[in-house]
Amino acid sequence: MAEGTLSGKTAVVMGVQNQWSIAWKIATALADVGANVAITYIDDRAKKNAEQLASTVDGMKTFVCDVQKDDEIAALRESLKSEYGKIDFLVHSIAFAPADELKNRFLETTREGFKVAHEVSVYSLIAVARELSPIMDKGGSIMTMTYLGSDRVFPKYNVMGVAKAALESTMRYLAADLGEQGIRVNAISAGPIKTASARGIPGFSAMQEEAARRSPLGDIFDTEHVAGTAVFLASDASAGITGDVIFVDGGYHAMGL
Ligand code: 0WD
Repeated sequence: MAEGTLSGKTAVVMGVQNQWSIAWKIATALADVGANVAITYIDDRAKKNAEQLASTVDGMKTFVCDVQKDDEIAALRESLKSEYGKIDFLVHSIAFAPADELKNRFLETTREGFKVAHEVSVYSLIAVARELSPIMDKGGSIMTMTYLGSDRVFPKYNVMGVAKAALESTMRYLAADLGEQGIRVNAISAGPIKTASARGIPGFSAMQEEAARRSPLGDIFDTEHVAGTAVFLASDASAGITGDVIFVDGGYHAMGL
């Protein structure tokens, strides 16, 4: 997209853990085309890193928001309202499952692990959409990050796959509710990209190699392509798209053998 495409627009990007986070690449890509960008981080431990990253981009602000805390989501809305008045784009790039849930057989999924994975990775999208959509205008765009493990079995992706299926369904229900406000809601289904979260999935490197071997476009699994799609979903070029999952995986999802 051309420089200045998103001038005068404000984006909130949730889920920046470090410089490898998909959220960070999306935040900088939105800023590169003129958007005013705020990023959120989970807690005090992540604060320094987020502030240091934000300091490298003109005007970028940081806010704390642990999505398991309703008061922090409400406080985020108030802070955004007083800082910007309104926002245009919301990027939800957050997921979590306890490590054991990704090590054991899926059959061993615990009640608590299931609950936490769904609360952080799925319910959070409903909560932030409900709290932040009142400060979004017509033409607003919400996007979340998903993975093909929602639809097909990938070894050790386990409860996170089930959570991604719920996330994609959630995205469609939110698109139905928010359409009347002129707000679009979509998901980007990325191929396997090495980030802090990805490293927590046993056998991730093998998964990435296999995906590269089978994808029509080969090994193009990087944050840059995902960020480009996020910019498209924020721009008017995607004004007719809502309730959709857009694959940015080099075509891997289309392949049988
Ligand atoms: O291959 C990949 N990396 C793919 C990632 C392929 C397809 C999809 N995705 C998805 C992930 O499932 C996630 O939804 O993209 C999203 C971003 O993931 P990422 O960039 O790969 O990972 P990371 O940089 O770790 O960001 C996820 C962050 C957390 O990081 P840690 O490392 O602490 O788990 O989600 C945030 C946190 O910053 N997060 C929270 N934020 C607010 N409140 C919470 C919470 N309770 N829990 C986790």
